[in-house]
Amino acid sequence: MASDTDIQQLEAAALKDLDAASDIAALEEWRVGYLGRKGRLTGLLRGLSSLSIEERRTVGRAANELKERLEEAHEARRHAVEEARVEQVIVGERRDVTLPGPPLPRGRLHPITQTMRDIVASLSGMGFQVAEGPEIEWDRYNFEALRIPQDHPARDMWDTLWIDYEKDGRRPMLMRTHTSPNQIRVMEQREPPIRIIVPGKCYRFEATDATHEWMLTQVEGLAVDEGISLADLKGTLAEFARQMFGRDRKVGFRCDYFPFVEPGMECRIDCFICRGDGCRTCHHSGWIEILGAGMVHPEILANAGYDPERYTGFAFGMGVERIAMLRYGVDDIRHFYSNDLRFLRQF
Ligand code: 2U9
Repeated sequence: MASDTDIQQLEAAALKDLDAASDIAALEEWRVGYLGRKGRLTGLLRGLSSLSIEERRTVGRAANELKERLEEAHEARRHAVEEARVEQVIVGERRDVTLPGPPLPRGRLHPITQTMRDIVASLSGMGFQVAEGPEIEWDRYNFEALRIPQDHPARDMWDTLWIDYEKDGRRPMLMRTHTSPNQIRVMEQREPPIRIIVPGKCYRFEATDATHEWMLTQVEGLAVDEGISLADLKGTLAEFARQMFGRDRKVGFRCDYFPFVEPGMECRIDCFICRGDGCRTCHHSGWIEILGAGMVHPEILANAGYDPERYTGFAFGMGVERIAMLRYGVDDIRHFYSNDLRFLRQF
């Protein structure tokens, strides 16, 4: 049976709960719980039917007045909660637009690209032009024109990835094993003087280990003109070695064999790690080989249509991975192409 006391108790409970409702969802829950069709105040009004007419009037009026007060209180509380939310957004979520933005991750050049650029910058500074060519080649350009005929033992120096192309009786094709075929292409197209460098990827049918990869990057060079001598080769390569490895490098040359040059040689620098005392990098010799070179074989000049009595030339070739390993102290060539960001981020 509803009474004045019931109304007072209900009001006290409602206002206490209203105070505790701190967001819009809680306020709505409160409204349904007290003022909704099945709410506690409605329930109380329903209980009036069991009262006398006199009591019904007084308690009914009191209940209706309570309903109005609760509605007002709800409205006021809702207003306050919304204000607080707006305040929170304005103050709490304020952005300081003068702060620097979050750092953007920055990419970098692959160490082989960086080394390649340094090599090209050094040699183009000495007058060499860059000439690029195809990575898929004819046997004729990759071997025959360079004095490496079929069944010649020198072919064993280049384990080759052949392209399965011979079945239809056409000329054998391969993945170039060095960039030299492109020097032949240039000689076919131009007359001396020639000063070119040929950068690019080469491929070898080879098991990989710490110093060998089936793909390698080369830079080869060729200079052909009247009066070019071994002194030009030595001067050019000594300057190159010092630009790449330090001005105070000692540079030396030693005989080596390549079918396309005569004489052939290797170019070496004094070991910049142990300064000659002997270490792992220089195999305790005090010297580090950085590239191969030689005077272009006269037969190659003649095959290209140049008169070998009039023209001479020098050529050289280097592995960019080897140069990068020496400069950065990398002990395994496979790091370059394993896509491990912990390695690549160091450069
Ligand atoms: C023509 C005439 C001569 C290019 C040369 C080398 C010596 C040499 C190797 C170094 C390490 C290749 O990357 S490597 O495996 N190269 O030692 N290359 S002379 O001689 C030429 C090229 C083209 C027409």
